[in-house]
Amino acid sequence: MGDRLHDDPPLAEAVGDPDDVDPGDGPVSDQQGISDHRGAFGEFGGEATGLIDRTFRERIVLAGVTLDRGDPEASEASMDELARLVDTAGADPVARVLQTRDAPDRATYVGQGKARELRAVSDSLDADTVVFDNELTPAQQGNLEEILHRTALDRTAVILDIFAQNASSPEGKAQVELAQLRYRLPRLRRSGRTFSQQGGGIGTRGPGETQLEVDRRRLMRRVGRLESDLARIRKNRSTQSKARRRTRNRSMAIVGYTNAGKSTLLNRLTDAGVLVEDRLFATLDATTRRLQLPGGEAVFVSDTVGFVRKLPHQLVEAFKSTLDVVVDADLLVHVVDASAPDPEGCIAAVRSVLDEIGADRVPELFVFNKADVAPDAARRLAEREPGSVFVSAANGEGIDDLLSTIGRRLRRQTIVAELLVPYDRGDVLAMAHREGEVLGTTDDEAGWRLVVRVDEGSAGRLADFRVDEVSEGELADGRLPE
Ligand SMILES: Nc1nc2c(ncn2[C@@H]2O[C@H](COP(=O)(O)OP(=O)(O)OP(=O)(O)O)[C@@H](O)[C@H]2O)c(=O)[nH]1
Ligand SMILES: [Mg+2]
Repeated sequence: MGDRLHDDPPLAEAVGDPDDVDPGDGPVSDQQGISDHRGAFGEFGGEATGLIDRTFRERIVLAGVTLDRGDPEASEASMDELARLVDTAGADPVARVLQTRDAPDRATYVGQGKARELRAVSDSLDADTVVFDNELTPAQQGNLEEILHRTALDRTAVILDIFAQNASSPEGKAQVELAQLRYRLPRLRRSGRTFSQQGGGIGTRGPGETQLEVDRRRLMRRVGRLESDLARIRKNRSTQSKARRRTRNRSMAIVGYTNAGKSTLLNRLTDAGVLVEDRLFATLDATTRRLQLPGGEAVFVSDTVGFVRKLPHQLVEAFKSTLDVVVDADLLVHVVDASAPDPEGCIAAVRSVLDEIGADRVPELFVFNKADVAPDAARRLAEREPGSVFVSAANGEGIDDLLSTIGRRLRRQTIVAELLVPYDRGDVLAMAHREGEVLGTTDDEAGWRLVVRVDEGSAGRLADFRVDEVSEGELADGRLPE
């Protein structure tokens, strides 16, 4: 995000830390080794260029740090996932190196000794790149490249790379490019090769401006352009969703960890025909379809981009417009892969993104998926989470139960209220018409008597005028309110 542009110490300052001096490793300014490899971010030309070279399968060394009080098992699981991400991005993980530390090293994240070990491992395996599981600051990245003599990337870069590969709609592409630019901007270097091929054009550089400043200005302009494009798309979308709300159909969003089976579920519920693949972040665009519930009511269902542990902020920020369908939903269908090694960890990761986008207050229905391959885990998870269901989106098991649960949950959120509105409160009458569905009106001595169908929020706002107690959902369920 924007503020990342400033929070990083300049390269020279970080390298200058007294404990960074390493006489045994040769001069840190030696650029020779780096130029053998494809180099760091500063060397890239095009805005949408991937960070991992896909003209061949790069060989990648994975590096991770378990911080003090961290859980080594969680670090291993996170490294497994990083290996999967690297593979999805089109490269081969060839080794992994884990380290335990009290705190990250300010200049190089891993310790200096570890960094040298990583170089030795990479040399012996002829690795092209080292990928760190933790987020590196631009300075750390630069310093590591000097020690490693090869490209240093972090998990964020790999995820951005996969997103860039998978984006297909113009909006998705713009969102990914924006995230990549926000990631690259603070990493622009004063490298001789930076954009040099395209330099020299008339009018590209103002008097006294360095190439770096020209590059930065150009990228900033592009960022501004993308931001305004996306804002326009967002505005259009919100007009559409308002129109949709006027039709009084409810909406729900399918959310969940990447590869949990969200798209498979949407396809199972509707005939959406959304791309399903056994790869991470297969679908980035929100696809919305209309679903007829068994009770006859219709609901709009949207498939959404998958989440992952340590999802880059730049991406969350850039995908805000796509994620509006989540924030605006009446119900989140949170799909969890019951066959995953750590479903609870996946749930926590999804929740933290939901918090970040402001969707933490939308009602959530857990769906434990892949019950065909992990029946015991699915059942156990569902038992622990009251009100949840387990299904197999692949073979249809449990889908009827899911549909009736969705219907019940949505009805419970819809309240049929009886109001008595004094004749001098035309504003309240207007509000009832605007926010709800007026099922009947009679004129009474004291005012208008209305029966309206409203959601919980509106019911709260109209509470002063309510003359009834019981909601339709409660009646339909035959149960008392919880
Ligand atoms: N065995 C089994 N596999 C499933 C089930 N549901 C989905 N899958 C498989 O899981 C993989 C991921 O499914 P998707 O529907 O693409 O998952 P997604 O959550 O949309 O993933 P992304 O879009 O990549 O975030 C595919 O290989 C599916 O065939 C299920 O119920 N059982
Ligand atoms: Mg999908």
